[in-house]
Amino acid sequence: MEVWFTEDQTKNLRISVRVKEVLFSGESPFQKVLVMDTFEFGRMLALDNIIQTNIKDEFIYHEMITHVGLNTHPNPKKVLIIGGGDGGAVREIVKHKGVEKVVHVEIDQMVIDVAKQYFPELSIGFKDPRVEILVADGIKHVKDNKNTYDMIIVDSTDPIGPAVGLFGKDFYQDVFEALTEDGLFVAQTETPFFFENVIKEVTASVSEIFPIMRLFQAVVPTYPGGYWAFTMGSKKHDPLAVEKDKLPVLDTKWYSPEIHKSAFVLQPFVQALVKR
Ligand code: AG3
Repeated sequence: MEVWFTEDQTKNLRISVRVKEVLFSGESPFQKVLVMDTFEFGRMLALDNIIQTNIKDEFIYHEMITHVGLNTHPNPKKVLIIGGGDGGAVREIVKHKGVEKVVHVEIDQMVIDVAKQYFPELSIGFKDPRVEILVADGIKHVKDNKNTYDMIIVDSTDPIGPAVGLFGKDFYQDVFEALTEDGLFVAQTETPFFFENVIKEVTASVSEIFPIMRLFQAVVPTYPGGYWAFTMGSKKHDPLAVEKDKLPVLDTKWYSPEIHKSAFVLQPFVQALVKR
């Protein structure tokens, strides 16, 4: 018998993956946590039936949510990551030798536990001595820590349920205040193809608060539309101004100095959503 997992990507569109084996299924105080081995993507994590990551395409999202920002800042020492309990982003951050401290704030202990057990290739970064894991509310953490971080990464779920607050203007204001004087942040901000309003609202809020706002994109086969947008808000450093020949050579499979530049080239329909 064939077993399939289906995510409702929009009200009228679904994606299905054929499942080899369900490895874990649990209910945390925040969400339903499901780990399965799939034929096409290998081990996959879904939260409330929404695909978060899998071992086949995870590198694209995790490299893009981290290196674009870290390479825009000339000297990021203290980095905060909110969400991303699977550890994929932390693994990428610790590739930067100059980073002295990574504070990882994840609200759901169960996500961290399943990452350690079922996704060792993502959670490997948790072992780095520079990483401190806090099981806590990221919104409260940014409010309580002013002028602290050189970079903040928001690796949230979709703007439904526990993550709604991570897409609001008040949150971006708190992020601004939690950053040092030349700090910057990057957040995952859905796909322009289906969630135009998210892109419009987020880019409008971020441009009201930060002097520099930029949207960049990457292909993510398992996410709605097959491609994804990230929003950067920066106090001083412009990601378009980096000199690509000066970027450090990192061990990456998607990100490169050329991709750093090209990811900011927006299609006219996306440009039309982005307020500047
Ligand atoms: N963060 C969630 C991306 C949103 C995916 N949305 C969807 N499939 N509808 C990914 C966490 C990876 N660290």
